[in-house]
Amino acid sequence: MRNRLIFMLPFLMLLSFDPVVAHSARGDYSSLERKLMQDGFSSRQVALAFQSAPPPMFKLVCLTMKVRKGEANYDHFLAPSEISAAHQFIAEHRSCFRRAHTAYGVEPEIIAAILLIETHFGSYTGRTPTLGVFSTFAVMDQKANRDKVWKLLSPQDRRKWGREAFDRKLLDRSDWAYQELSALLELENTHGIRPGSLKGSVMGAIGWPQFLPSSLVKFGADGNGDGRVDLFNAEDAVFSTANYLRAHGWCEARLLPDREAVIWNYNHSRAYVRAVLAIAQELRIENPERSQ
Ligand SMILES: [Ca+2]
Repeated sequence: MRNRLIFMLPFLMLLSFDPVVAHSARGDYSSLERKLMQDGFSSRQVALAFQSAPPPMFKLVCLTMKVRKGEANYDHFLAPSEISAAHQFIAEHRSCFRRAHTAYGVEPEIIAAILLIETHFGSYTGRTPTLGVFSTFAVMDQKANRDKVWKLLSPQDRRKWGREAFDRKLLDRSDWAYQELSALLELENTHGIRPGSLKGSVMGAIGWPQFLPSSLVKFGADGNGDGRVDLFNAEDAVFSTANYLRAHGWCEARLLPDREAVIWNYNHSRAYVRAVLAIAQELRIENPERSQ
């Protein structure tokens, strides 16, 4: 089958001068690819990116649309073994944390708390193709695609959503995903990161600090001085997180509600915000150098 496709390729190319139409025989993303080109990305870049894109992941969208009970719980990150892992991480990267503190004014404990909760210092950064995630959500602007997800939802979840709210949510996600997909292609141009090479969470978050591509564009920072930003590198992760927190007002936030507001930007969950601040406080208490 593979040989036959290779044999047929020159004929398909002769039939069309449009590289997008030529390679995207499935047509799953053809309207999305055209939109990206209309927004200024070159046909070559778009065609190359989508060559490696997996087909739309309808089951993944369905998974993210399941109605959850209750709020996420992060209390287990306050266990002594977790706090000890965070201490160890800070100790192992002491000079990096010092440099980050000097450059951004952000303390090690708050950065370590975020990196602990997000990925346990890079232990689990996710295996879902990032390009596939944003392409899939982006094509939810098409009713036929939303229909496929709707059919995959359990009857109970369908009842909880209602079709109208379900459509509205996926249309919002489509807009969001298109912006992130654009940022992903921008990263290729500015940072040399190939979109098809990234894997991350089911919602497209990347690396140790689980940044979305738009955050990586704005706040990605080179902590180890090798001239590139790699969120799978500990020092770059520390610097990028520090840069993000400073840009969202961490250094000016002295009172608890202000600090909560800064962390809220990172993840819109009250339980998450409480856990990050509690872990940072715990780390500070156990470090006499930093508790004053
Ligand atoms: Ca670097």
